[in-house]
Amino acid sequence: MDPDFDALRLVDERLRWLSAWTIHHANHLRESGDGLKIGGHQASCASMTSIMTALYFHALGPNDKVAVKPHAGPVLHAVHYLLGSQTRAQLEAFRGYGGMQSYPSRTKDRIPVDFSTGSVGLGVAITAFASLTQDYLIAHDLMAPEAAGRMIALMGDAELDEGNVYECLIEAAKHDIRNCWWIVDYNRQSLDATTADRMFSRFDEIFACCGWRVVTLKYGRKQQAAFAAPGGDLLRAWIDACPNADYAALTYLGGAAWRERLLKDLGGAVKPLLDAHDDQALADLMTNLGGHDMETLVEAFDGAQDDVPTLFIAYTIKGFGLPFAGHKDNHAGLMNPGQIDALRRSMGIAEGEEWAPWAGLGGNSVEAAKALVEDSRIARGKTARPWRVAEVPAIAAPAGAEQSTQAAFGRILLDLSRAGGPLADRIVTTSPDVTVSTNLGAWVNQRGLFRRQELADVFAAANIPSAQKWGGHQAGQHVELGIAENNLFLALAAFGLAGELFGERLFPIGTVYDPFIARGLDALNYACYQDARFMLVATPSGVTLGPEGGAHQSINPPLIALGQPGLRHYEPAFADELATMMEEGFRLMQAEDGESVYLRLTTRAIAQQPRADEGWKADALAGGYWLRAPGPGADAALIYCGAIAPEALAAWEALKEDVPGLGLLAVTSPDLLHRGWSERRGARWRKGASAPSHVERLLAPLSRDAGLVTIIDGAPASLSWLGGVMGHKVSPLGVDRFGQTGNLPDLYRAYRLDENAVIEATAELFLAD
Ligand SMILES: Cc1ncc(C[n+]2csc(CCOP(=O)(O)OP(=O)(O)O)c2C)c(N)n1
Ligand SMILES: [Mg+2]
Repeated sequence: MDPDFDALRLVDERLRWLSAWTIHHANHLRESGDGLKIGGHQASCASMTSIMTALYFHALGPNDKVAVKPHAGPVLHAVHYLLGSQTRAQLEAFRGYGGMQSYPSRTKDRIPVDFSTGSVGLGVAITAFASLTQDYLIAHDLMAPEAAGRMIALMGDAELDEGNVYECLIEAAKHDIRNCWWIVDYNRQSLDATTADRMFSRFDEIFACCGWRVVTLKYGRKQQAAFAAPGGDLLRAWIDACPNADYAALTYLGGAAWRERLLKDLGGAVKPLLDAHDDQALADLMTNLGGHDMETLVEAFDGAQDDVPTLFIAYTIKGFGLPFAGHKDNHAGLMNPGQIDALRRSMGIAEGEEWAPWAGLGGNSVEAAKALVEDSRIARGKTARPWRVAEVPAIAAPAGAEQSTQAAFGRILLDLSRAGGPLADRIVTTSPDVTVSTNLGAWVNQRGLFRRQELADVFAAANIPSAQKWGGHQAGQHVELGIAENNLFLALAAFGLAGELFGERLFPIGTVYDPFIARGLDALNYACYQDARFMLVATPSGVTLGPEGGAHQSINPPLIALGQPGLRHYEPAFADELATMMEEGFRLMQAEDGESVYLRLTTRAIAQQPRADEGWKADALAGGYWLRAPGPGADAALIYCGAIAPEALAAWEALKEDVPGLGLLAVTSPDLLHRGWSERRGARWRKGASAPSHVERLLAPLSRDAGLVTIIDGAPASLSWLGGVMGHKVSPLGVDRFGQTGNLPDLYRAYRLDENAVIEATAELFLAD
C-alpha cells in the first residue's frame, strides 16, 4: 500500500515548524539568565525534516538504530514530541539546564537516543561498527538473525570531509558489514560557507569502490516533470553544472533571480518553461530537490530493503522553507521575531498555538497525520540497560618471580580462555594491528579471529611454523582491525554499547600502543560520553620502552586519563595488582554506576612483591597503597606509579636509615585519587561533612611539613598535585621532554628516574630554598 504522502508532507512541515520554534523559544522567549546567546541551528534542521519524516514515519523498523546529525537534534525531539514521547517542558528547556540537549545524547536526553552525536563524523562511523557488533552477536548466537536492524547515520555533507569517515569505510569493507545506511543531507553548505565543488561527483565513486550501493536523490518530482517539458533537458544540464555557491545564492534570492539567471544562461529555449511558473512557483521548482521530495525519498528507502550497505546522497537546501534558505551564513542563523511570525502564519498556526502538535490543520488532515505518526514502528521509550550479566570469576595473578604487566595481561586472558565460562565467552578483543605485540596472541590462538566468512590460516595450512594461529571464523572472539587507532575506539564504543543497543552485553578489550591513544582521542572521548563500557589496555608505558625511542614512548596518557570522565586509569606495577584490577574492571564494565577502564602497562619484567596478606588490594583498587608503610609523623615519602617501581624501592632501601619513617606509596590510579580528593572538597559544600578521601587517609600519617618525591614514567604533573592534598612540599620526577633511544640505565639516568635521582630529589626536600 502506498504511504499517505500528504500526511507525510504535513508531518514534514510540522517538524520544520517545531524545530524552528523550539530554537526560537530558547533564544527569544525564554528568560536567559545570563544574556549569553543560546543558539541552535534552524537551517540545519529545515534541511533534514523531509528526510527524517520519510525515515521515522515510513522506513524505520523497530530494530533500526539511528545516529542523527548533531545540529538536527531538535528535529529528533520534535519527532518524539509528535509521538507523545517528549514533553513540551523539555522542548521549552532546550539548551537549558536539565532540558533537552543541544545535540542528541544517549545518556542525558529523556527520549531514546541510539547514538550520541556532536563531534561530526564520529556519529557516522559508529553506525558501521554497530553493524559489525550486530553481526558479531548474530554469529555468536546472542541475537536472532531476524532481529537484525539497520544502523543508520543521518549526516551532514561536511561530515564527508572528516577523515575518520574514510578510515571506517575501509575497515567496514574489510569486515563486509551490512545493514548500514548513511544518508547524506547534501545541502552543499557547511558552517562557514558553501562547500567546494571539486569533490562534487567523487563521493559516490569512493563509496562504490568500497562496495557500497550509492543512491543519489537529486531531483524532486516537480523538477523531473519540468525536465520532460520543452527546454527541460537544458534546465537539467544547467542544474548539473551549476556551482554550489551559485545555487545557494540563487536559492536565497528567490524566483525573480532564478528567472533572470536562467534566461541569461540558457536564453529563449527555456522561456516557455519559465513563463509557465510565476516567481514563487519557479523558486519552488528550483528548490524541489530529491531530499525534500517525499515520493523520491520513500521510493529510495523502499528500494534498498536488502542488507547491502547504502549511501543515499539526498540533495537538499539548507534552511529549506525558511527566509535564509541558501544564505551562506545561515548555519547559526536565527529567524527574528518577525520572520518566525510570518512562518507561523504561512503554516496556519494561530498565535498561542505554537506548541500544539497539529495546530491549524483541518480535521481530515489531523486524522491522517495522527494515524501516520501512530503507525511509526520506532521505540517511544528508553530501554533499561541490562546490568550484570556475567559473574566475574576470581582472577589469579600468573606465577613468576619476574614479570611484566603486559606479559601478565596476556597470561591472564589465556587463563580466562582456558577456564571458559560466561565472562570469557562474552569477551571480545580487538586491536589496530598490534594484537601480537600487545600480548593478545595466546588468547587469539585459543579463541580465533572473528570473521563472518571463514578465513583460512594459509601459513598453518602450508605447515610454516608460526606461534600465531591466524584463522578466522564465526565463533572467533578477536576482531582484528587495520592500523587506524581511531577505529579501535569507535569499535570499543559500539561493542561497549552492545547491551544497550542489542540487549546482550559484551566485554570489549582493546589493546593499543600507549602513545597512540592520542590518535583516537576524540573517538575515545566519544565512547566515554555515551557511557560505552570497555577495557583499554595500552602498552608499553613511557621511556621504559627504551630502544624504541621517543616516537613510541608515551608521556602524557596519565594526564589524558586524569582529565577523561568515564574512564578509570589503573597503572599496576606487579602482576597481582593487574589481576585485581582486571577483575575489578570486568565488574565496573557491567555495573550501573561503573565506567570503562584504562590499564597502562609495561613490557619491563620486574621482581614481584612477596605479600603477607591481601590487605593491600582494597587500597590498590581505590588508587594507592603503602608498599612500605610510613612511620607516624614521617618527614618524607616516596610516591611512585607503574614501571619504575624497582627504582623507587631501591631508593627507599637506600634512604630508610637516613629518613626515619620514610614511606613508599604505590599509586595505582592517580585518576581515582584525584577524583576522590576533589569530590571530598566539593562534598563539604554540597552535602555537608563527608569522610576523608582515600588519598587524604593515605597521607594522614605523614608530618604536616613532610616532603613528597613523586615518580612516574610519564608527565610529572600526573602525581605532583599530591602536594596540594595536605600542603606537602613536592619534588616531582617524571618525563617532560621527548624520549630517546637507549637502555634503561641510560634513559633513567638522563630523565632522572633512577635510584640516584630519587635520592637527590629526597635530599632536595630537606634543603632550604
Ligand atoms: C569535529 C567537529 N568539528 C567542528 C564542529 C563544528 N561544526 C558543527 S556543524 C559544522 C558544519 C556542518 O556542516 P554539515 O555537516 O554540512 O551540516 P549542515 O548544517 O550543513 O546540515 C561544524 C564545522 C563539530 N561539531 N565537530
Ligand atoms: Mg551541509
